[in-house]
Amino acid sequence: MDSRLILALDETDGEKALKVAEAVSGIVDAIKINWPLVLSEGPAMITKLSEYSDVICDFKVADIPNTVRLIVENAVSRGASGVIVHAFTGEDSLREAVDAAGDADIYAVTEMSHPGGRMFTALHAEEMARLGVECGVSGFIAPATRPERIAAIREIIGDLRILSPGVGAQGGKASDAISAGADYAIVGRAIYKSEDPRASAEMFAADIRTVI
Ligand code: OMP
Repeated sequence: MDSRLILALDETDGEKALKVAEAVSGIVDAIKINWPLVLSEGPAMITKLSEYSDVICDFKVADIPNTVRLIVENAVSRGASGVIVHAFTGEDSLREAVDAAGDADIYAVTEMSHPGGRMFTALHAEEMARLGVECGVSGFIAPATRPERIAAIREIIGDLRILSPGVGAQGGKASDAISAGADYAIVGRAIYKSEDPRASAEMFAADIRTVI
């Protein structure tokens, strides 16, 4: 499967979350989970969801190297195929994340997709992308709300992956993000909150297909 679509499953009701995961399996390439679902349903959700799909743990880890290692190892041991970390913590923390992940992927956040992302992250996005390349991350998070920024990150990182959130509820368009250089569009509310999550996921996958 290669829809280049990732579901951000921030649904906090575990039963509903599993229903959505089942509904979109075969359409999305991975499911990304964040604190809302893990805090309400527990980390066993990582393992449960990994039966449907690759699971990326979006814990936006931002800590000292030792704590980063403990979090990344725990997520990977539960079945995560990737973990999202912040890059602003610096070289030592980022290297520790990559090392702790083993064969799993580390994705570093560059510029965040919401308006506040312009305040601090945007000013250092290119630097963080360069650092991520040096530290051996698998890829980066870059904003679908500002496709030109995806293109700027792509210039720096070569063939490494870009995962792009901000599609749908935040106003970005999946095909614009992919055209700008993203490998995957991340979509949350516009899929899991819709009446028919499968149909919505199919719609985003179709939009992506128009540009690949
Ligand atoms: P929706 O806005 O509902 O599509 O969800 C977007 C998902 O991507 C959420 O899980 C956010 O936490 C996440 N996200 C962003 O929206 N912006 C970012 O800059 C980074 C992330 C992320 O790391 O995934």
